[in-house]
Amino acid sequence: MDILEITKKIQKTFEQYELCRLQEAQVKELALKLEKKGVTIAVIGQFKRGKTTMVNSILGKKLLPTGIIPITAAVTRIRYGKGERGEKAKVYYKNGLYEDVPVADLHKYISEQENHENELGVAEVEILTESDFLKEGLVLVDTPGVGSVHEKNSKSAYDFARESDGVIFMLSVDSPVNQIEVDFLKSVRRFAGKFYFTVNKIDTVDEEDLAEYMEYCNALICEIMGLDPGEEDAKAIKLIPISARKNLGIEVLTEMIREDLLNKAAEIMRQSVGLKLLDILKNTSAQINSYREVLKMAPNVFNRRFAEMNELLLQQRKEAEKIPDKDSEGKPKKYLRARLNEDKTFLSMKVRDLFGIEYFYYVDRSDAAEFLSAGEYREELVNTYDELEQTLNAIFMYKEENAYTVARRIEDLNILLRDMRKYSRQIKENII
Ligand SMILES: Nc1nc2c(ncn2[C@@H]2O[C@H](COP(=O)(O)OP(=O)(O)OP(=O)(O)O)[C@@H](O)[C@H]2O)c(=O)[nH]1
Ligand SMILES: [Mg+2]
Repeated sequence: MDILEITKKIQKTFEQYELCRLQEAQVKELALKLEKKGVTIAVIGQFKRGKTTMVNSILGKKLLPTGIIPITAAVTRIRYGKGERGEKAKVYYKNGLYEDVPVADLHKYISEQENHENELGVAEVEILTESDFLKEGLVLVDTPGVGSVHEKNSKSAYDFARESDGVIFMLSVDSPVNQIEVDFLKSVRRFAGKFYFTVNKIDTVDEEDLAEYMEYCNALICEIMGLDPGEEDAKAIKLIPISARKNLGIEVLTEMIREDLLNKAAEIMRQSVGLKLLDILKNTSAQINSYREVLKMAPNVFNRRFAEMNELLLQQRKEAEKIPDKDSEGKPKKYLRARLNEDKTFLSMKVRDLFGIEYFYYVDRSDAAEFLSAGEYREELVNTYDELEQTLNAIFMYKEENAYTVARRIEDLNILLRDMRKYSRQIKENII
């Protein structure tokens, strides 16, 4: 069975369990990724190593803002394509809305100076540009510096490394590899499909110093990645000296990536999706186990938590009733769609706090220019509450007195756990 078949099977299994909605969504995304064959490469590294300068250099144009103080505050995804007037950009907000913006205005959303502490709530930015490097479907991602204050503002570099098929990890000659970088690499090495290490700013040192520095990096990376420097595997470490500013070594890097991509795209994808699936399966087992614990909760504790949840939903319903149909200027209320998404996120958090399980909502991605009327907002919200109440009753078998139903439920979970183990085995056979 190939990895796509396994992925689809896992997805089918998850569809049968309310408890696995988050995992179902994650697996669905992986299936889509396999079908579209779009390989993602994230540029990651500590702040000021020159990540964004390198992205611009790879693209051959100064598309993204760079600078001497921490700059990149939002993740930027760059893919091949074009708008009516060349490049095209879209800003995605954390509340699920998005809007088209002129490329010339990107700095307002990406740079820390203008979008301080990400006050605009940007989740990520997408740019379409015509670059040869991206032509085969490669997606290049620029991320905020690891360990920088901005990391917490958007999806972290850690999440990105896990999500990507490849990582260009950036070091530079002006300061030695530090503990933050070592810890980071150790925590992601198992998940990211392929690593390329670039050592930037070589224009600032002479040849002799550079040779020494490269040797030091090589030994250190071998150690971090758990490889013996003499081994065959260690020779596969791709360590490339570059100067993003002076455009040195960039072609070596892009050629290397393109060669891997063209020759081994399917292999990279299989490996990387396989590892991500294993991670999801592991999380699912953890979720099932914590759910079992919750089922063992004393009845009075359980009653209290249910009462708290019901009280909350009642309050929320009342709040929803108060939303006026028009704002003070007599126009339909703006951004209710965003509010709906925020309400759903809040509910997920509440369920996690009270019942210790992940209750996942799809956050609607929608154009910021399209409004939701107050009536529609109320209707959707009430549906959301009804559904949550029913689901919670069902998955926790609240007030379920039929012993047979309870026994069946427990048996279902055992089957699910067994399936998880079976799928793990099949994946491991596929990626080793
Ligand atoms: N000398 C030299 N300076 C460089 C080179 N690449 C980048 N820089 C400088 O390093 C500084 C940081 O560059 P950025 O590209 O903004 O770095 P970054 O890693 O994206 O930084 P954050 O987004 O804040 O994490 C800028 O002043 C760049 O001009 C290089 O190859 N040589
Ligand atoms: Mg940057």
